[in-house]
Amino acid sequence: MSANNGGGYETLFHRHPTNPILTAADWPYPAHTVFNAGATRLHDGTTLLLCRVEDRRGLSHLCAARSADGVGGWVIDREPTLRPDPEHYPEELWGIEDPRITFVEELSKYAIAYTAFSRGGPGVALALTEDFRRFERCGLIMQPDDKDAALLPRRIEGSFALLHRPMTDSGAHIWISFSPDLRNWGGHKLLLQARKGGWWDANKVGLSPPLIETPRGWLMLYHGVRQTAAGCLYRVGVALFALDKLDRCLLRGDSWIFGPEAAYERKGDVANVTFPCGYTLGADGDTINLYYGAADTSIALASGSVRELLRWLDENGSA
Ligand code: BMA
Repeated sequence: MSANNGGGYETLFHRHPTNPILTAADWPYPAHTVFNAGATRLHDGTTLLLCRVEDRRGLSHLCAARSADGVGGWVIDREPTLRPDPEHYPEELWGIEDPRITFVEELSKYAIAYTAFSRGGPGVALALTEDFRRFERCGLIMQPDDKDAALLPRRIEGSFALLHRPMTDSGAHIWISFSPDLRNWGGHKLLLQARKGGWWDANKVGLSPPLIETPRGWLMLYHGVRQTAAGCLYRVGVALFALDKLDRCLLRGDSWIFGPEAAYERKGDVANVTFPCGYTLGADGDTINLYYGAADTSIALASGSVRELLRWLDENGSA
């Protein structure tokens, strides 16, 4: 353990004053909760959030919301944008959840990795789209129990690469797998392990939004789950991986950098949850607009800086 007890209790992410920026009350059709949204900036500069919407059956689908400034004036699809399709994809029987969006230059398409939930448990499914109106499903690419997945924006040593979080007897850790065609996956490697014991990220970690590419490496925001007598606490930590060798962790922070504090994060369907699934980068190439689910009930926004996260890791992280 580092001498400074994890040190650096700085505010690295700043909550937007109008949080939560989207709730079920904004929805054009009946919705129970909206949370855990994937995010991307479209070519015309519009911010698109692909929101997880839960209905009163308890089942989730995905719905797109578009905004010119990524904060307000959201134009929400009048109907679900991507519904579960259990007739053709039985793995979606109990809904589709927690999308992560990556623009894949080579395909000129957005890849959406999401959780498909059914009798076998939660697994990872992949769909491609050019416009968030028509979708091409690749089906289930990682069998249950597995979730928290995102594709990398380009091939690594000739292969597509997917981060995901299989559940194992030894805990829930983040893995990377490779594919020549987005359908067949292998070359699995362990990337980031949940710690043991009393740590905030003991036993269970998972990727938060897709990786952020920086000149110094791939920056990973991940969630750690702390089990307590009153339920789980979902907080966010940060780590850095080598650009050319993704399974080499360069730095990992000891303390979490973002967690439930505001009332809308503390209270809701699932209390004490901050769960980011997407980010966009500002025009300066440095500002991270982080979109996160708050208490499995609403969508909130916090902004940070790539440079600041790297500096904080230099001061507080270890290999
Ligand atoms: C995780 C996921 C998320 C959810 C979180 C807190 O396991 O299922 O969708 O936000 O739990 O309930």
